[in-house]
Amino acid sequence: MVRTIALYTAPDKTARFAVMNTHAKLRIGHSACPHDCPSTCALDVEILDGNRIGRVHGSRDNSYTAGVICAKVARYADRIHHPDRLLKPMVRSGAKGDGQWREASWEAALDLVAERFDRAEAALGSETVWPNFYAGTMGLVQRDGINRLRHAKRYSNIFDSFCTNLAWTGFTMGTGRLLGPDPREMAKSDCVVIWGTNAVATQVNVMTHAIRARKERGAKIVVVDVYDNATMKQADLGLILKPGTDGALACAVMHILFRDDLADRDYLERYTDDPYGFEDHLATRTPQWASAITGLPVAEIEAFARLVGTTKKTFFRLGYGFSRQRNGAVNMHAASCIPTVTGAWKYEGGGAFHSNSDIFKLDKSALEGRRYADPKVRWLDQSQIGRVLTGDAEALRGGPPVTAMLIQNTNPVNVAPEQRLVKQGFLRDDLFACVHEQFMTDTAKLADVVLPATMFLEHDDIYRGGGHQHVILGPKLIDPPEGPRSNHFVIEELAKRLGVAEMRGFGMTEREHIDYMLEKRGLGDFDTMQRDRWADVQPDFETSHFINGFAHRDGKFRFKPDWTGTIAPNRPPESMGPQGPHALLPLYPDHVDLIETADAAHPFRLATSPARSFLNSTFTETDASRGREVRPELMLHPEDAGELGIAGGDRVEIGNARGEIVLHAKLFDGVRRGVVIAEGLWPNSAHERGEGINVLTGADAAAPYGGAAFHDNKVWVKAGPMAREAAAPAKA
Ligand SMILES: Nc1nc2c(c(=O)[nH]1)N[C@H]1C(S)=C(S)[C@@H](COP(=O)(O)OP(=O)(O)OC[C@H]3O[C@@H](n4cnc5c(=O)[nH]c(N)nc54)[C@H](O)[C@@H]3O)O[C@H]1N2
Ligand SMILES: Nc1nc2c(c(=O)[nH]1)N[C@H]1C(S)=C(S)[C@@H](COP(=O)(O)OP(=O)(O)OC[C@H]3O[C@@H](n4cnc5c(=O)[nH]c(N)nc54)[C@H](O)[C@@H]3O)O[C@H]1N2
Ligand code: SF4
Ligand SMILES: [Mo]
Repeated sequence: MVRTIALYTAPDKTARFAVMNTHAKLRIGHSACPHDCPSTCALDVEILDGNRIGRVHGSRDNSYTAGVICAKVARYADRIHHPDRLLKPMVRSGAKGDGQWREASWEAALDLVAERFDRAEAALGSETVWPNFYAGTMGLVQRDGINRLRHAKRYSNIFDSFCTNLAWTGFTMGTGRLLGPDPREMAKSDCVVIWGTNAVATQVNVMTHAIRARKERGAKIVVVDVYDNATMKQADLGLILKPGTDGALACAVMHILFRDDLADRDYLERYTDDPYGFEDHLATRTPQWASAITGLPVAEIEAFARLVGTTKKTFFRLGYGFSRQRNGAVNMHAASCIPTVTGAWKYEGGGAFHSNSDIFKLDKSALEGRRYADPKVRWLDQSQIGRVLTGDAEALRGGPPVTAMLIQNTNPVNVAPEQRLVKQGFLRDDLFACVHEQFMTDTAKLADVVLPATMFLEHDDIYRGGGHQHVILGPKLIDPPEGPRSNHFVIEELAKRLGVAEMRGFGMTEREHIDYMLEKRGLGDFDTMQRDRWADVQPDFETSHFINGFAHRDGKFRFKPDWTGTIAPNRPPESMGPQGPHALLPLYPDHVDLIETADAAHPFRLATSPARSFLNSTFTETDASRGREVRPELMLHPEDAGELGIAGGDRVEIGNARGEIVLHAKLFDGVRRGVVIAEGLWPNSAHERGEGINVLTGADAAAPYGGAAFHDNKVWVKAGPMAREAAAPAKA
């Protein structure tokens, strides 16, 4: 059989296709990328035999993936067949973290975990056990099944504040729902504004559709970011502002739109809560005012406003990055107000899109054992894991210390803020931690028991694409090596040992869970999905563009959000109380000074933006990704470096009240003076002293509903000790 398949996909360019002679042995299996990326690509995987894969390709038949995937997943064979994969359950045999292990059978390891959980519960009550998970896999069954065990056992809850909270809250405040124009419509836009997302690196398919608009319609691409990243290099207009100042930019743009009669007054009258009050409010938010806050020249603000004001079909693709600031929810809401002022929502190819998370509606109640969820059980904030594990009474919400954990799909010792506290917590002798992992991560290294996990091609699961509209099946395509077991297996086996396996929701296979969710949603079942590969659940034009009104009771878009309202999609439960400084949130979009403003002792602002070849802490184990990223670096403006006596390649020390770490300087003029960027996440062990970038980030809950402000840090920078003796990074 001869077929054309995408051979290699250059993330920012088009896929290169080749005619491949697929001889009898090369089978193509269909799957979905499981990683925590809004693109959730539909994949065509070369299956070499029962347990080996070749190249991974983006599906050309999927209208969002459109044949393009990132380079790191294209070479997934490097990860799944990696010699360092965990293959055996292991029990700690030395002191915590000193790397001494003995192998154990699955039976013995699971017995030990169950026994320690029961012992902890007997001593301090069920809430002393904290099952901890996040989005290492986005498969619903393997990711969320841990909640079934949690609820059945009344173990402590986890409030997932790492990533989406600030962004989702900010977006939903205006529209009332977390959905938006079909992201494929970007290809039909006359202007695509890529705001606070480094899409070339973090969700490459945004570029596919944006670049199609440019090629086919001459559309302009605008990028708003804090540095001249890979995405900005593709832009017609790049706006480099200071971190945490997007609210000021958005307000000045809207000031100009009203000033120059580029606002759609009919639309405002019909669709918004308070157009006159808002216009009055904006009167003082001039481009000059915003220029002083953002660092952007007035002319650039004017040019941007004119472009979006005169281009009705402008698509605002709002990312997560700019919401990772202590005023991030306000800034997200402010940006989403711009297409409301221009009326762009009305047009195909116009409006604002952040996430489609509200459209999928797959019923996870059985999977997660929600019927057992006891509202009296406490919630612990994922971002505050350092405080939780070091006994901070407020973080523990008045409950017992955490003395037992099961960790799946997350690497908090590397990814969580306040890393020094996190490490200190994991080193506690009275904490029992079981980490279920694919590799010996920074977190696994500090565990008492490490269990080896399967990878996505080795188990069944189902995925939803937050950045698009497909539900995609990821069936088991190959056998795992001897040893690793799925998350589902571990949860079911622990349930048996902990006496809850008879409760409803347990005892089902992965397929049965998938069947149940699909059938309830009217999307067929596992078998039909295997045939069709995915389902497109994009709502119709009227719904996606809020043509019949926004999703608030009065149908109006809110310029005046109710920051204490109940509509936030990821709002923490009442029992957690208020999160962050509510009272400081403004009535209308504005610049709010909630951020860590630079001061004399901390003259720089640090953003910890994602690296292109890593995905959070994942892919740091593959040589190709590590080779591309080279070493942990600090990008700083040459003039700032000059003043500090730092040359390119020098070791620099960077710190704040939370700690200090060493990086290597990379001089870079695509950033405002006083702003520094550290792309990551590198494993802690790749840094000198074994301390990673999250030593510098804070875990204070950002307003209004919590969330970690990973890109909002005030820091000092100085030439490192022995600056020119460039020491090699420690081996992983
Ligand atoms: N290669 C790669 N891909 C990834 C990830 C990764 O680590 N690496 N992570 C995955 C995950 S979990 C997620 S949630 C998504 C996130 O993907 P994105 O939505 O792209 O969000 P971030 O990656 O946090 O940041 C995006 C950009 O925001 C910029 N930024 C920081 N502060 C500000 C600000 O105040 N204003 C503005 N305008 N820009 C700012 C950063 O410099 C960065 O370039 O990506 C996913 N995809
Ligand atoms: N400084 C800084 N810190 C950040 C960020 C930042 O931009 N800057 N980004 C933040 C964001 S947006 C996020 S979402 C978090 C992400 O934080 P995490 O969710 O912790 O990060 P990942 O690296 O995506 O996944 C963690 C682990 O899941 C494992 N895993 C994958 N699949 C499976 C599976 O099927 N079973 C099991 N048992 N394990 C599996 C992987 O091997 C990996 O080690 O990090 C946050 N931390
Ligand atoms: S990491 Fe993102 S861009 Fe890469 S294959 Fe997965 S979903 Fe697609
Ligand atoms: Mo994330």
